[in-house]
Amino acid sequence: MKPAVGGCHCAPETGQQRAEQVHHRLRVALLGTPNVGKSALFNRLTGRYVTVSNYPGTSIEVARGSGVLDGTAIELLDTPGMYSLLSTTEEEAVARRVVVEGGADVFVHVVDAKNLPRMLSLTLQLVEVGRPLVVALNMMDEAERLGMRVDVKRLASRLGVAVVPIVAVSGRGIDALRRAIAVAARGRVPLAPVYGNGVGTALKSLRGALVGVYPVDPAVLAALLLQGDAEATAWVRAAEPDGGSGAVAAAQGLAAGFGAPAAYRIAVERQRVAEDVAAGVVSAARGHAAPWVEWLGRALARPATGIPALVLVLYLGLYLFVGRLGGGVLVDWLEGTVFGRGLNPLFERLFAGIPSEAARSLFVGEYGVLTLGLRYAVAIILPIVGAFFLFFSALEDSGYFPRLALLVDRVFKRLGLSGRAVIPLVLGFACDTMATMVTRTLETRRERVLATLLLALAIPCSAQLGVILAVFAGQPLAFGVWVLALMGTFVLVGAIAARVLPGAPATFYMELPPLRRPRLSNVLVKTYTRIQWYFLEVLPLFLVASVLLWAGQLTGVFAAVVSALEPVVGALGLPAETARIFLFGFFRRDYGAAGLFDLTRAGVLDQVQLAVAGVTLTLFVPCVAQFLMMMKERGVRTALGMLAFITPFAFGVGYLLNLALRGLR
Ligand SMILES: Nc1nc2c(ncn2[C@@H]2O[C@H](COP(=O)(O)OP(=O)(O)OP(=O)(O)O)[C@@H](O)[C@H]2O)c(=O)[nH]1
Ligand SMILES: [Mg+2]
Repeated sequence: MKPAVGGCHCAPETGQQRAEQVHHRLRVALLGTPNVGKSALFNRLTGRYVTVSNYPGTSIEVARGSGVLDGTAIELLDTPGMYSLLSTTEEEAVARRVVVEGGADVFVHVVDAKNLPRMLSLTLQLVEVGRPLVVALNMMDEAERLGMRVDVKRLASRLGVAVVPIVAVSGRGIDALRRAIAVAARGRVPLAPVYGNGVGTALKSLRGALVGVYPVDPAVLAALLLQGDAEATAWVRAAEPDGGSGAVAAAQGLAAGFGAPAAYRIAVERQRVAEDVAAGVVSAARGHAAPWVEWLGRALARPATGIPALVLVLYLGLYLFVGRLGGGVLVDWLEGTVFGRGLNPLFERLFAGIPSEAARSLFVGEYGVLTLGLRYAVAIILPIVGAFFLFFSALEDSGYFPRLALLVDRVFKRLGLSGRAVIPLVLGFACDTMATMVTRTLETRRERVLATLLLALAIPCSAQLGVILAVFAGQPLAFGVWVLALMGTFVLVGAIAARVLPGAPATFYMELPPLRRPRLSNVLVKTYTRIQWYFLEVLPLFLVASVLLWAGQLTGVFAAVVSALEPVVGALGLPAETARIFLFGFFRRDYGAAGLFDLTRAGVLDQVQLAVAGVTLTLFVPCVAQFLMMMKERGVRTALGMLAFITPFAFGVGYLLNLALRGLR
């Protein structure tokens, strides 16, 4: 019987299939703790690009690519980081499935040389799997800069596997790594580690009780079963002829005999063996980075210095670079010169020959695909989003986000979130859809639901944020109200939801990576891939939205919806013209924001109206892509529930805000 597949990306295989593997492409999986450079190595080995960032949890799914080894094509798998095979988060479970379901023929354990002893416990677990293994000792450049030396030969002989020092980002040692992988693929599997203190005997006896067919050495399943892992228990139940009842009972008996939780006992014993392996391997205790870098790293995470630093980062990055340069200078040039003087008149001339007014208005005119859709996408949103992606990618590479997580952890606790949630929430400022997917890295369902809701409600995405920044340029009062209203909503809804939702608050643990100077090549490639994504995903939607608007206008549906919306916007104290932008907002958040930008330029709105429209439009519905992702990640019911809450809530806030601001005047 085959083990259960779960949500695996890879087909599980039987023993017979394994034997046939010789004829298949060799599959090599890169595994390891978060943020050690797996993706950087993957990019190097495949020539593809998957995201590389300086915080744990960048990769959340398995990426596949092809590379060449000994002149033959191989398949490479980049996996999300995992601390141990006993996974606690969803993306760790994804990585583990690659291991336990036999999704690869050779494993490469990527470790951070600076923290080698801490990483060996996972190496031991990978040895237990009984597949060829190579250790890639990454970040050697940083280790050497700290004055560390690693006795590679001694480490290799103790582990019984090849150990290759590399620098993934520069390519140093990559050829040697390729050779080691090729040798390992043909060689024998490493010998299982010897555990004492009752752990070894318990594991051996449980392994003996497993008689089913498993894609990897059942020792791995035995260890997980002993620790009470639910998914492993299901695998065993599916694979054992007796439905696993004997093995599960044996595991429970052995675990009870430990006197302490089995997971704890096993972890302690593995750590002991790992320390034995590491003894004498790393010479010169870990040194320190340059003193000012260390100081800055700490200062960014402390409230007294971290909050002013955050304000500075936001001012320089968001306000000046994205808002002023992207949203001001670049947009002016693209809109005024490129579209205003060049393209729009050209489009008008090109389509002037079309006799039918209705057909012509599909392309040019107020709702024309070219003069509205293309202009919004290329002249307003693209420069702003491009600037934002540049700034954001540089921050991602620097190691700032984990420090921000530490900084806000205390506030987040009150919202039922842990500092860990900072990463998905901050990513929301780039793209809420992607960030909704990243909520997988949160440990509890409760925290995932809370973060998804807050993303949908109160975090504007890059496109929307950029346009809003441009809208508010030179309107500091309205901008201040917008910021406060969003922050207030975020905190209020978060605090209430944290009380309403059942479950315990999440705990927080995040490793602080070193601060690094952003690598220009990575920042540029990342920005480029994001802009490419923008064009592929967003531009078509904009064009479709324009066509729908055009059709809506021709048929009168548009006018009907707008006039139905008019009393609603009227209640918010907004002029009738704004009904149109809320309709735009239904298509995409940024499309609505771009509409607001247009109206503001025309000078239709006063400061209060600007603030009210800006706040309502930001809180308002998530874009279609985000909503689909919410359904996929959280389930249809939860997603619909959130939508049913968000829409009236947004208009309610707009209504109250209008009353309050008018009252204050
Ligand atoms: N100095 C130096 N930095 C490296 C090296 N390899 C990776 N990095 C940096 O380490 C950080 C993490 O790299 P990633 O490739 O995203 O790490 P990962 O293991 O895929 O991380 P997750 O996907 O979060 O598990 C990035 O800032 C990289 O630029 C290296 O050999 N030397
Ligand atoms: Mg990665």
